[in-house]
Amino acid sequence: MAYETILVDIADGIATVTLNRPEVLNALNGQVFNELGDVALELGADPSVQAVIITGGDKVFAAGADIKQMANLSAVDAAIGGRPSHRAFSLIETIPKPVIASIAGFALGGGCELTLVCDVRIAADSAQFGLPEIKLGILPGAGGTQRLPRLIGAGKAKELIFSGDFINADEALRVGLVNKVVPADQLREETLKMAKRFAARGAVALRLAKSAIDEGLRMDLEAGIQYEHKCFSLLFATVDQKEGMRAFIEKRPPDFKGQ
Ligand code: CO8
Repeated sequence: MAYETILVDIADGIATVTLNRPEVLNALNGQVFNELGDVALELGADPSVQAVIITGGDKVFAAGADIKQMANLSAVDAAIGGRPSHRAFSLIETIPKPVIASIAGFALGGGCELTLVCDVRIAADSAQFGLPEIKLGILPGAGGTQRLPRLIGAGKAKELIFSGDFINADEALRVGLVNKVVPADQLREETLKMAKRFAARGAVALRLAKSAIDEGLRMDLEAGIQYEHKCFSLLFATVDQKEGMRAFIEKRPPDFKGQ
């Protein structure tokens, strides 16, 4: 599929989606959300893709939803206009493969919320995170009030959302917003390294592990444990489970087939 606001590159089983509206600091407008949703569907269904990286530019990941596009919306427009962002974020979150956000520079508002629908976040030491919507008279409306507290706890999330203040990469690491901070010039390499480490695992086990975690978080503990058990048991029907355990016993690396 041809895209205008994002670049898509697939190499060695790793797909990299790069936000590409540098003139407005990668502000996310309706077209970006539509294209992100479409690419999520495409990459999720592409058997050659084993892991996905979502990234931006060297100085800005994304400065949030497009304020110029939102400024004169009516409440009805906002309700209807919000659908592409919800569609995109829900489709990214449910890509049945590991999705890594690779962040340099600003990840603000909807840009920060985009990182929250990824499985793992790696930040360059130049990264800055914030949900400044409150300074615009609105609130984070692309999942930020829901996903951020689930990730870092309600207290810290409220501080960030109520103040609109930015935090740097080290603080983001300290509060658990990102998994790892690396020097800016090593961001691409470190992200690829992590993507390849994930991609080397069995695709069905990865898919069900992601599902068990994400679906389980929506359930009470007992229901989650039962769901985990179904996923776990199902994996004993796969070629990869036989291969993984045989390889361990034979003291060799496994050769997973994704089946
Ligand atoms: N939307 C539109 N244009 C933007 C945005 C944005 N979010 N951010 C920057 N730009 C534009 C600027 O207007 C400017 O354009 P121009 O050259 O035509 O004046 C250009 O990008 C460069 O920006 P700056 O001159 O401001 O660059 P600085 O380096 O001085 O500052 C900042 C960088 C700090 C990132 C600053 O641009 C900034 O604060 N941007 C806005 C950040 C923000 O408030 N983000 C939250 C937006 S609201 C949101 O994300 C809601 C999500 C929920 C959506 C739900 C679906 C509808």
